Amino acid sequence: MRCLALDIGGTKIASALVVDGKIEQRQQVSTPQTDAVNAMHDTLTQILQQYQGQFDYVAVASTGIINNGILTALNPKNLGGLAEFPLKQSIARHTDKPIGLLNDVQAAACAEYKDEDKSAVQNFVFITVSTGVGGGIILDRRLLTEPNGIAGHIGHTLADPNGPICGCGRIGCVEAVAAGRAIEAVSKQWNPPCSPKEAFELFRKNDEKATALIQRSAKAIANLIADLVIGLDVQKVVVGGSVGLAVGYLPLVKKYLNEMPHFYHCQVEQAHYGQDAGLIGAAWWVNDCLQQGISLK
Ligand code: ADP
Ligand code: BMX
Ligand code: ZN
Repeated sequence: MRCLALDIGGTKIASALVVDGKIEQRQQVSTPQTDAVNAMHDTLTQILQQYQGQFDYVAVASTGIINNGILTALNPKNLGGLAEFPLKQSIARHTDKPIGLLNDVQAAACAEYKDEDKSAVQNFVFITVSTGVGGGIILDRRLLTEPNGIAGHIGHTLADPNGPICGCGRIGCVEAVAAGRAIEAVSKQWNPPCSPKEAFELFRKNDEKATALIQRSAKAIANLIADLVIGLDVQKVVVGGSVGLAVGYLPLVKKYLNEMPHFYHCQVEQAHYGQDAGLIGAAWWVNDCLQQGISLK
């Protein structure tokens, strides 16, 4: 079965055909940030047209709470203000093939967990540090998606009660302290202003203010991992997203985690599928639903 997979993030939309678990014809465009609803419809139209006639089903990994085919943004600021979007309906205008959807990080968790030794790891979490901070939680070898698609939104647990206000409306979320956009909110005020990518380059050159900014992010993620271990008996965490995969980031997260008492430790690794985890995982998840006769919501 040939899958058209889409990975919709706050910064980029990736698409590819996934055939026998392998990526073909990968493309990437920027996520619309203005006139978001119309621009999202248009972007999806273009993607579907490009792959027309080449797939048997569509699998979508998308940022936001994905439930009954609707995308609801917990943090609309990550999507140019887009708060709600009929994702399944928008795609269904262009194809009569089956369409399955799930949250982007839930999808990434599927990709990385499918290759795990299930007898050794039963509780597993994928954390993405990207535009936002997201999670996909596997407990007792099963991905948590029910009842409302909310599970895994661990970027909106508390990092600092005195921290910045998050786009979700809560004060001090992990996302507001650790995400790419949180890094950018600070680094764009520097003279000269820097992107997160440039802030990482400075951090790798031991620049003091860049180091403090990246350390703040890595500490919040280390504490998030500690909370998951002690709250859910998570045995392994895999980290992805452009910030999570940036050179020098994960060693820092591990350093802070290792400074905590041993009860809080677990195995921590970089995403094996890198930037393709969402695409691969969504294709796998939807195929699994189709094979098992589970209806696609
Ligand atoms: P998405 O959120 O759309 O899945 P990414 O995983 O690429 O996209 O994350 C985007 C965030 O990562 C942005 O805030 C961007 O500034 C930041 N970013 C992109 N490239 C890098 C890099 N090389 N190093 C550090 N941060 C990066
Ligand atoms: C946000 C939230 C999550 C998402 C996470 C990572 C929105 C729009 N998204 O916490 O659903 O999984 O960001 O998403 O509320 P990304 O865009 O950074 O990949
Ligand atoms: Zn939040």
